[in-house]
Amino acid sequence: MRLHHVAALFTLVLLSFSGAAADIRVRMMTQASDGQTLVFEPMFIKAKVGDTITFEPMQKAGHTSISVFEPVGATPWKAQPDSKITVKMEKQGIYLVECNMHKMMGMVAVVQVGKPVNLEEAKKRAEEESAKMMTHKERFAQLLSMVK
Ligand SMILES: [Cu+2]
Repeated sequence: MRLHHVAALFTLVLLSFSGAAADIRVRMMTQASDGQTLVFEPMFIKAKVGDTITFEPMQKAGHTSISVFEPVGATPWKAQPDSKITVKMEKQGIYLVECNMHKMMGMVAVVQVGKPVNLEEAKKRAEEESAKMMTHKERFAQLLSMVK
């Protein structure tokens, strides 16, 4: 093996360590510690390609994590009610997440994976979803304003 091959291998090993995939935990709360009701904690999630996100209902209230918008080529998900789900983030971009049971009350979250390559489409979809909500209609827009 030539020296530059060894160097390339060494670089690959370093990269794989520094980029180790994380599992990000998102709790689905009927009542949060700060007094808010029906929320994801956190509501804005930043992840890398290859990370997993685990959505975990903390109280039984029918909480159901679903994706309603994903980057092109990403697989949508739908959890069973009151059940934990772990999702692998395979594509970069913006994902819009709702609790299927409480979306009318604005129980939503935004996931940013890598660069926000589909931000404009995400904003359009978020507006359509927000129009159906009864409370917290502004939440998706607030969360999308955190994307950078
Ligand atoms: Cu819910």
